[in-house]
Amino acid sequence: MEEARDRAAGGRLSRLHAALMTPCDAEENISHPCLRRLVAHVRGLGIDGLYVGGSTGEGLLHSVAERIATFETVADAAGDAARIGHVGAISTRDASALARACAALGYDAVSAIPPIYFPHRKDAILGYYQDILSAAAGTPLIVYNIPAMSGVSFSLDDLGRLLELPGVAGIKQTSADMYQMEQLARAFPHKVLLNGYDEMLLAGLAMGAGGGVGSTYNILGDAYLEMAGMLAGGRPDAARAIQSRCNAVIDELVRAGVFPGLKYILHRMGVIATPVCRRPLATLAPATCAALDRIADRLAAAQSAAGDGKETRG
Ligand code: MN9
Repeated sequence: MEEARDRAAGGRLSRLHAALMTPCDAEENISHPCLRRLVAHVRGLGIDGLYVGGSTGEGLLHSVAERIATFETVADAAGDAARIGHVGAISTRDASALARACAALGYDAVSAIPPIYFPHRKDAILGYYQDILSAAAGTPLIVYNIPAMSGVSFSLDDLGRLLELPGVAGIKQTSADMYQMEQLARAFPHKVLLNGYDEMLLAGLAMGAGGGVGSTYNILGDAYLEMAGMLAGGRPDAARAIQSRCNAVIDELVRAGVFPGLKYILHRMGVIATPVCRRPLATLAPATCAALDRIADRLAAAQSAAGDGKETRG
């Protein structure tokens, strides 16, 4: 029965989800009008999955009330896109409150990093996920495995124990360990396996991920969709050419700082009103990075040409 439930959840969750940014105004308050515009932009790229309030969404820098308000706006703006709400927090109480909010809003799934800062024993971490599951009241959970940022590294056995908890639908695997990706795909074929590093999406899909969650899908979602289509259609070389084009953009983002860089590009493209990130994340002042300006201008031109094409054809 659990397996049938996994399969049903997998249908909507095994896809490419944008790790949605959370736009701010000049005072670092969340801008809900810009958030709506960003959702429309990402949907316009063809992306039909949204991962809300994760690392990219700066969720851990927001209060619980702000995180719930963000879930509400996205629930309202997302149309028929699949929605995953990131509820991970340093305290189980906050994570549970966020999970209850997502469940009440009809999110397709909740997702959570392990509890950070305090070095917990593995059974305490398991307990944290169990508590989130009870708060989520039937909404499936995607474990967010991101050892480089959480400081928690899970062995294959640890991940297996988490995947066996009733209600855990899968894993967002943000790790360069492609061996572990394949091991997970092989041991848990009915679970949702989402690739976390965009620069390795092609490798992740080739090693068994059924989809991905990515920050750079906010600007390159159409390219990643095309890439996944090429791989599925038996054209790995064409897929790799697209991954390489995306990685040239990611190289510049990494140089500038990925989240500030993405907001900078979206601001220059006219999608969001400011490039502001919540401190201590950095903000890049407009027109201070020639490489990102060129990327933004190229994307804006290509996407407006694609939009015009659609209008002419439609
Ligand atoms: O959610 C993102 N993970 C982190 C996924 O930011 C930690 C990725 O999309 C990366 O931002 C991206 C660039 O390294 O792969």
